[in-house]
Amino acid sequence: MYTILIFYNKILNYTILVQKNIYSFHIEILLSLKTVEWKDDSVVMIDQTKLPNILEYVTYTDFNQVAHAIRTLVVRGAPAIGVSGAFGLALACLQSKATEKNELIKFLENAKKILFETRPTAINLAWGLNKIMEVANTGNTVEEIRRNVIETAKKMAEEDIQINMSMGKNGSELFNDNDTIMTHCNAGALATVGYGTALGVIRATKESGKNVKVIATETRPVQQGSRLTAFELKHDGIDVSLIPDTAVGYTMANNLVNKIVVGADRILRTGHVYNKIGTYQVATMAKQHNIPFYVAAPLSTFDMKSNPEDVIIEQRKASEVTGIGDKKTAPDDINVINPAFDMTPPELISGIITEKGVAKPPFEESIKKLF
Ligand code: RUB
Repeated sequence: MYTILIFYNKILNYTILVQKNIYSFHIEILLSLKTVEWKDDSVVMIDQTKLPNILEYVTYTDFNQVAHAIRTLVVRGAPAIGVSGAFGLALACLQSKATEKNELIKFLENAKKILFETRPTAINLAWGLNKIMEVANTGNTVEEIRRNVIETAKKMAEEDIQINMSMGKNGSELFNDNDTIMTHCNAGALATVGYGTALGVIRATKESGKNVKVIATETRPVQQGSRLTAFELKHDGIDVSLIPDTAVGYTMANNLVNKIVVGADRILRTGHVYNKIGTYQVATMAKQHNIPFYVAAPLSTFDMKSNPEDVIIEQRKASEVTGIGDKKTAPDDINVINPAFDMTPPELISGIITEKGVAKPPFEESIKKLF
């Protein structure tokens, strides 16, 4: 019996060791590679649908594959899909057999339409696609357009990290030693090319020597909070506690949180913020408990033209709500409402952190100054 126990223990320890090694191996790779990048005329991205259990990289050479990846959340988060859209058009440039500028532009316009229709709410996608089309239209020859488009898309990816670092520095001044900060969804390295927006602010606060703790909401239905935010912060050694979305009120009422920072998918010139479904509830609760509510997003997330009635809220498939992972958790044929985003009105927001500084209310004036 004793021998069997020792044997069993050895196997158990060995299994734990192997699992630990695989886990830290995954973490090392995650650190050294970016969420999305251009490599050898192809786009390489982390398949975020498989995190945190499996770290898998996918390589695409066709813009249709990139469109599919954006639609199915292989890559997600506003800045990350902006850069992915740009890389999608760079692939289209390589795929096209055009010999004349007009032919290539026609091919790119069609690719742009397919990429654009994948997700309607985050403005960064349109921003990335439009920026690339501007560059394409100014080129004279097919070769020149190809070269300029690829270089611009690569530059957009590099700039994304720099922008997030500046945003982090600006935002860190709003947070104090021993703050406990709540965040919703994932506005981290995985939502961007690297470092993150809301999580970038938290990282920069920590790097400035302040001791902060984080409360991450689970973020149903797709669980970006538990699968991605908790994964990123735990890896960085930041004290993070996971809560179900239904515990937001409880944590605020019991003084377990004293500041909030979230990302954004679109911000209007009036300060209306579109972000992951549930953000509005968090902001409303924060107002009720007098807790400052901040939004962190780059200037590419601002939509200075639209009004609230123009913004399309993406509606996603019912199966995200009727199950968790592969497990069915609701009766057959149940009606489902599954909006992916909601709108938080400006009166609930204490400040919007950008790479150009922090906009404070009244937002119509302060946002205008940022541009
Ligand atoms: C992502 C989401 C994130 C913002 C973050 O939704 O709502 O909070 O995109 O953007 P999804 P940023 O997972 O459905 O794409 O990083 O600019 O703050």
